[in-house]
Amino acid sequence: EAERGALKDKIRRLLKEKNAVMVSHYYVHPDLQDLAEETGGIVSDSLEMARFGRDHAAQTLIVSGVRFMGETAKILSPEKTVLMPDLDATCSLDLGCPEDEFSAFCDQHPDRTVVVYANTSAAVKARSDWLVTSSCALDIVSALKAKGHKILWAPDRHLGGYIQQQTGADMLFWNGACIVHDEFKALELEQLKQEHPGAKILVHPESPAEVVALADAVGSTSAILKAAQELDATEFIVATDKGMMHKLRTLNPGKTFYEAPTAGNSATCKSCAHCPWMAMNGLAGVAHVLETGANAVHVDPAIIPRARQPIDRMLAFTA
Ligand code: CIZ
Ligand code: SF4
Repeated sequence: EAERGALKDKIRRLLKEKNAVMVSHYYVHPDLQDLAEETGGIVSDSLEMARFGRDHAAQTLIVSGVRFMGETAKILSPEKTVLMPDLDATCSLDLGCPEDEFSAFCDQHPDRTVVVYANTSAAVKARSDWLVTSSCALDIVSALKAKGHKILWAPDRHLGGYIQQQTGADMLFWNGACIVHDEFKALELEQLKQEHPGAKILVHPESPAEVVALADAVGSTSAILKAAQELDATEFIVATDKGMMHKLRTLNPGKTFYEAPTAGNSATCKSCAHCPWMAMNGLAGVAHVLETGANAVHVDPAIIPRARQPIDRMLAFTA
């Protein structure tokens, strides 16, 4: 505890000294979320993290999250230094969508508009027409459908299936999944709901369709936060990374939040849904990179202009 306090003090001091600002994802440790907010940064989803980093005057950005978030920040602010507590923090969606295979898939379907989820490498973004996050995917795909576009979607098949079902768009899918959300189980969720019949179910659309089908509200992290504040209930069951519980609980002190059950844990802990890569972020790592300048995110300058196009389109669409 004393050590945590000392590390936090050190980070506060170094952020000032180095003219740096910290952005944290909702899924990282509560310490990193609180510290980001307290020092003038934000806690948010990948879309708002990227926008905030681009618009902030600080020359150094500390990104607590996973690799694609640091890369997106770098693409939008190539002149800034982007540091991450652990550069090995990746994402199963990014890992499951290598650029060479993805390019070949796109080449086979030249008639389709390529829409990729934010959780992808810079090289995959550079091969795409549009970037989306779960907070704007429905609106962007609806707009493309209205203009007659057929879509090639990558990489999350659950999110893609949900968007297709909601919009009726013609979509061809890459076969990727989030290892965290893919583990939520419908049967166990129904059992938990029986124990808490008044609870509303909030689900991130990276979850399997059977789980999404049980939801009272489906949406991105920001949509889940909004639903928890607006829905008329005092109990909620939440199917997304348990890092989200921190914001949900602090913003809604009178309400109770249960973690939705996942595969291996329903009989025992009922609370294991946490991204192993998000968990690689910690106070010690933040202090270390601030002090040493280690773990700077590098994106090949040759692909930055092309990778930036789909991101800029998304940011303009959601402005
Ligand atoms: O599941 C993720 O990694 C999310 C929610 C990313 C994002 O867009 O914030
Ligand atoms: Fe990727 Fe899932 Fe982790 Fe998000 S929670 S970073 S989608 S593996």
